[in-house]
Formats: sequence, structure tokens, C-alpha cells
Amino acid sequence: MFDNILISFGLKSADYKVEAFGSGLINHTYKLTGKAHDYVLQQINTNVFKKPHNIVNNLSLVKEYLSETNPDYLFVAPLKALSNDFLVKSATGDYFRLFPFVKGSHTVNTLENEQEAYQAAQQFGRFTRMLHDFDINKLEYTLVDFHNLKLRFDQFKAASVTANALRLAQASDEIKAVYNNLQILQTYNELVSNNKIPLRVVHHDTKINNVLFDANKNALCLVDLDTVMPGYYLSDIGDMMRTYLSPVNEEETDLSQIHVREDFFRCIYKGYMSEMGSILTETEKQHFIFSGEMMIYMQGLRFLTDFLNNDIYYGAKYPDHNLVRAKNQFKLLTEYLNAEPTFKTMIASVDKEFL
Ligand code: GN1
Ligand code: MG
Repeated sequence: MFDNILISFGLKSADYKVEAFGSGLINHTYKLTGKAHDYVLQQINTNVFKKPHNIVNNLSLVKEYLSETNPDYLFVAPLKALSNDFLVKSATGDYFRLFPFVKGSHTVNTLENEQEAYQAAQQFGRFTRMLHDFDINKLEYTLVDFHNLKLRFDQFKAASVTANALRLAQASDEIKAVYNNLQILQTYNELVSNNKIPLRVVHHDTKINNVLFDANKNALCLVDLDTVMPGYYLSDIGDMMRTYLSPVNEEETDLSQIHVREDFFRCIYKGYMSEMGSILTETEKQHFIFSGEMMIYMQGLRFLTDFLNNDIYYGAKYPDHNLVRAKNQFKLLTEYLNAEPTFKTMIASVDKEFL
């Protein structure tokens, strides 16, 4: 199926078993299993990433910087094709790239133990820490306004004007939830419009399945680096809250199973702060808990907007899929807001421990 693509990377398709791989929603990913080496082949979704060379340029710059400053750091960068480029364009105009498969690694879709949460948070913190002195102006925005909550809200409003009446009626509770939580948007706007928090190099997709673990459940490295670009640390922390705290993920349809595992919050805080504690500004630290509100709300908005837009972005595996995902996220938001007093107490006690 990918014969010509593999040839462009200097591989023979007869030497590999090709299988769909991972659970990403945007790019198509395949694992190539061979006798000597395994690879991951990925087709970039150019409806989303309109300039795939921006990704390649960013990753090359980061790779070069890290190989000089932290030579032992495992940074899984794409491999060069025979053309010397990292991207191969297929006859149909699609872009592909190839990564080495990290031996003995696996991903998880839902966190099972606190150690995994600590380690994953530490990995994301380490990444941003190691790039603290890197000149962020060198990086391209691979997705402009990706985590701009104001824009996500405006997109939602636009979608609610054009959506069909049936979908609007079906989504009425979720639309109410958006308006009932506008204080989140307000806080975001205040932070961003007054430049109260700095831009840093962040990952922007800290879902747990973007961390590779070894057989002993130790975190090995980060993957899915397409959205590595300047952004706010709130994005990374917030998406960890969104995806690590609940025992079930955003695909869960039984909403009664969604709840917040408060001890996992402590692990995220400790793991991230073990790397970034001395770097973050006071304002950033004060918004640690807010980051979860921001990212859960944003993902709820994004799923809801896509439902109103007839599923053009995320696609849908069953009718109302994106509405169910939005319901899931707004339920999680409620649980998260309820747990905030406990989170505050936890932060205070961890900080005391380290004083
Ligand atoms: C998308 O493709 P994947 O699953 O890594 C999305 C993230 C969302 C996530 C929700 C480029 O990530 O922002 O949080 O789905 N990535 C893009 O599962 O839109
Ligand atoms: Mg992913």
C-alpha cells in the first residue's frame, strides 16, 4: 500500500508488516515491523497542518539545540528520506514522514497509577525546562492560534449561528454549559491580553498517549511533536489535568464514570514542578489550577463546535459522537471545579514539604 513511500525512505515494503497504529485523531499513523528495525510511518493531515515544512523546521532546530545542550536526551525526530528531506510527498499529494520506533516502548490511553502521572508530568516539564534558553522566535507556529481560547469561543459562536436546528436543539445543555462558565474565558483574556504570562516552548498535546513508557512503566520520552511551538505553560499542564485525572477518557459515553482522582493532581504538580518549579513566574504558578479549567473548557468547546459544524474537524464514528465527547468534557469540568478546594490544599502541602 505504501510501496513508493517506503522506497523514498530507502525501505522495501516486502520487509515490513504494516499496521494502523496509535489512537491520534488528526494524523494517520502506521507501525512498520521488520526483522531488524521497526518504524512509525505517519501521514500528516494537511487539512490541519497546512504547512508541514514548518513542523520539520521546528523539529530540526529543537533537535539540533538539544543534541548540543542535552546530548543524552531521547528526542524522537523524523528520519531523512533519500531526497535528504524529512517529508515525502505521495502521488496523491499527501505528506509522509518516518520515525524510528523506540524499542520496548508502549503507550497507554488512560493512566493507571500515580507513578505514571508523575513521570509524564516530569517529562513535559523537562522538555520546556531544557528549552528555556532556546530562542522561541526561531520557531514557526505550526498551528496559528491553536490554544487561543478566545478564538475557540468565537468559532463556537459562529458555529451556533450556522448550525442546523436539530443539532442546536440536541446541544442545548452543552451550549448552556459554555455560557455558565464564561469566567474561564474572562480569566484567560485577562492573562493573555495583558501579557501577564510568558511564551515558552511547549508541547501543546500532553495527552497521556503522547508519552512513551517502557515495560516497567517508566516514561521514556515524548512523541507527537507537531505542535511544539511557542505557547503558554497552561496548555501543557491543563491538558494533563484533562487527560490524567479521570479514570476514563474523552471517549467514555457513560458519564457517571467520569470523576477526578485527586491524588493524581498531586503527582502532576510534583512531577512538573520537579523540573519547572524554579523557572515559572509567580503568576504562572498562581494559575496552575486554572490551566485545567482552561483546557477542559477549550476541549468541550472544540468538540461542541465540531458537532455544530457537522463533524468536519474530528470526524465521527457514530451519530452524535462529538456531542457525546462535549458532554463528557463538560461533566469533567464540573468535577474538576468541585475538586479545586482540595487541589489548593494539596499545592500548599507540597510547597511546604519542599520549603
Ligand atoms: C487531537 O490527533 P490527536 O489525538 O493527537 C487535537 C488535540 C486534541 C485531541 C483531542 C492538532 O490530537 O488538540 O486535544 O485531538 N490535535 C489537533 O483528543 O487538533
Ligand atoms: Mg497524539
